[in-house]
Amino acid sequence: MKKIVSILTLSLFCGMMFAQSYNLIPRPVEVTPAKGSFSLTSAAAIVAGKGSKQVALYLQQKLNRSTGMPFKLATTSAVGSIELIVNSALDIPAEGYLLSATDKGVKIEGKDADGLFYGVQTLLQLLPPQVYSAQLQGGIQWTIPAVSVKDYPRFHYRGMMLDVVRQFFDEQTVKNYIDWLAIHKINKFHWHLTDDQGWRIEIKKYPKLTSVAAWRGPNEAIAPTLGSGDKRYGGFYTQKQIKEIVRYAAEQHIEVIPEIDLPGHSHAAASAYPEILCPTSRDEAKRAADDMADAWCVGNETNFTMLANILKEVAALFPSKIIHIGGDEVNMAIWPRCPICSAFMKKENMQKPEELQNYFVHRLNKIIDGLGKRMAGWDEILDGGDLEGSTQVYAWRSLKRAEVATEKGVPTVVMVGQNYYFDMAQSKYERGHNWAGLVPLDKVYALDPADNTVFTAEQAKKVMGVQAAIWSELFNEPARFLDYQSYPRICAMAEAGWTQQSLRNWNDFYQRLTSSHFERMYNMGIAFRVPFPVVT
Ligand code: TNX
Repeated sequence: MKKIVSILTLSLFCGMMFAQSYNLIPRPVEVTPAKGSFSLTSAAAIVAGKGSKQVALYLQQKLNRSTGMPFKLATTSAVGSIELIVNSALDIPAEGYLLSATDKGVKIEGKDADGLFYGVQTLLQLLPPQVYSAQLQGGIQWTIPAVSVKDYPRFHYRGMMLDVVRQFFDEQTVKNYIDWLAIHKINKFHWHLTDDQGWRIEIKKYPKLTSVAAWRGPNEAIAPTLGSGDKRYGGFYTQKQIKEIVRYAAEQHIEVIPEIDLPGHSHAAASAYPEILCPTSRDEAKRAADDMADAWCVGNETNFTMLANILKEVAALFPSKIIHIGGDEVNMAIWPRCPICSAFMKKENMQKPEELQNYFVHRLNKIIDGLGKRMAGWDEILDGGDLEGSTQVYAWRSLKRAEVATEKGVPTVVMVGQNYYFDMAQSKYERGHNWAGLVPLDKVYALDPADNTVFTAEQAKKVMGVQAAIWSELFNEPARFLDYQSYPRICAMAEAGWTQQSLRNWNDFYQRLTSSHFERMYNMGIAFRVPFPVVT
């Protein structure tokens, strides 16, 4: 009998837990159900208070597409409306919001405009999943359960990185991708714009970076890789397109962080401007390779003039305070063989090429500081000595690298391959990289990015948040694969970034995902993967 009671209590408790969450992803801090519901009718207005006009327009447009109802914007509150307010006096952390839905209407108060936007995202998830469709949906009761929600994020950095080099994704695909991130309360889009296989950002001063280095394939300087077959392949974003994408992302409260990968991964740049390489490796640059062989000649002072010019144009295009300069997987062995680099090393009394890499990182840091921005890089930039205080590091090789970075007091984004590299295969039957092992959904979910058994309290303060990555070398069907590799893994990573650790639970997450969120993603048009149990 006792056993039955406890099972009943447990299932009641679980039932409440799931019911109370309304299948929201990421799970909010507090969700309190109330009696009744509110039905949207065409009489409903969106009341835009101070500082909330832009969010109101976003909501109006989103609701209008699927419901077909006009939802006029109003300035005074009335029964039956959706009221949006920015209220900096709210006693909740930055990016937080309070949402209350009753049978009389909905009110969302954001601590700031970001918080208000996240409150709107929660409101959309409280509506039937068809609200996410871009087409008019007939026969739906647009009802919101009466509820109050109090919510704010665990971390202020919640990002996604997309490699648009190995595969090029056009402007519209990038915009769709940004839409889907916003739904998950992700606020950073790290744009990997250059690599060995292509240069994808227009730089006016160096036109060959795009006329030559953006293309690969027969008769081009860069060898074809997977996905390009034996055809000419490539593409780039004009400065106008970049500004448009940045504007579009900002409307969805997403900051775009550009990455120009330096001094390695520069085969494409060198195909257009071989003079950036060490004289001893210029011949090698002609060979068909995408194997991380080429790095800028660091002993050559004119290279810094070119880099300063490039970074100046980059800085002007992106309002973000951060410029990511890569710094990963540099083939440093070429420097001691180069007469310019070895003479420079001798003059500076440098013993190891790592010191030259460190010198390069510091030079770039100065250039970027001078542009009024802060530098970020992959975790290799930790290896050469101390970094400038403002530098931010992306720990990708292992959680150990995040430990090392935070130990040094460096602000760190946890982006470890073993959990957050979505180019890794999701099961042994599927396509993908494997250097970091299989990365199935539950493994993404399992990581606590500031785990207190790994980080001390001091170190944990340096964990800025989380980010996952899509590297696209192995995408044989780019459009389908992008969705398939991203979702639902992004949902799990987004929850690690937003939800308080004490509220995170795999079974609960899985239940929310399969009960409603798949249907939301289906309506968004995402060709997501349905996870299946795997016998290993
Ligand atoms: C390592 S992550 C790389 C990328 C590859 C990726 C494949 C990083 C900074 N460098 O160039 O695409 O692995 O998983």
